[in-house]
Amino acid sequence: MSKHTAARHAASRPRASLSFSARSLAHSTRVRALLSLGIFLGFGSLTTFAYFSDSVTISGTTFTSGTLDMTVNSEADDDYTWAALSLGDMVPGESRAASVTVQNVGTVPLTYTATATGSGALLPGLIFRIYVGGSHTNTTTNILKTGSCAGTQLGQDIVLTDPDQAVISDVNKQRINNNTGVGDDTQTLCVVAALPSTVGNQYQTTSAGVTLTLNALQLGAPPE
Ligand SMILES: [Ca+2]
Repeated sequence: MSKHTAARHAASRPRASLSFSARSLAHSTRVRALLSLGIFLGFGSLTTFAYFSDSVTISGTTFTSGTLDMTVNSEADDDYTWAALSLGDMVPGESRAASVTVQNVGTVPLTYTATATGSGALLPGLIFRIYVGGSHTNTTTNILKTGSCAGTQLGQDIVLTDPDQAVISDVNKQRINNNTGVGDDTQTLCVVAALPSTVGNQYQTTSAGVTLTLNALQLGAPPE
């Protein structure tokens, strides 16, 4: 049958032709579906593997920095006024003593040194002695005032001649631990200021002022 004849024959029976086409389409779809399934199963059987596995997450780690903080007599602003060491109308042979509590209120151990700066015409006549580990005593005998410290003297007797003069040098630096409950987070620092009996008349009616500075560093730090 020629194409021309077939086309005319199909045009005269349109419903049969449609029905055939539907069946053909359905068949074709099933074939494609089956072929597709076969292809899927074929690849799956070649590439799909499964193994049991597990993983563990390690978390909860945090870091915080320590606090290095020292106080004198619990003064929070690091500016303590030490009137207790003052003495008026000194005469040769008199002295005055006072002590403070140095405390490590931080969270890490520290060491501290100290410098002092003085001024005034009386300054060259004064001698200072610094002690740790003991408190002070002031007495008056025959009008003469005498101050003394218990504990251990650090270094030698001091005459202040230079600004920021080392009075607790690195050699004598003091360690104070942070509060771990064993009671070693405080230290008593005691100072004696004396006008020796050997000083001359040039120190009459003079005065001196002294500022003591404690310098704390973390344990093991090199000297500043
Ligand atoms: Ca402080």
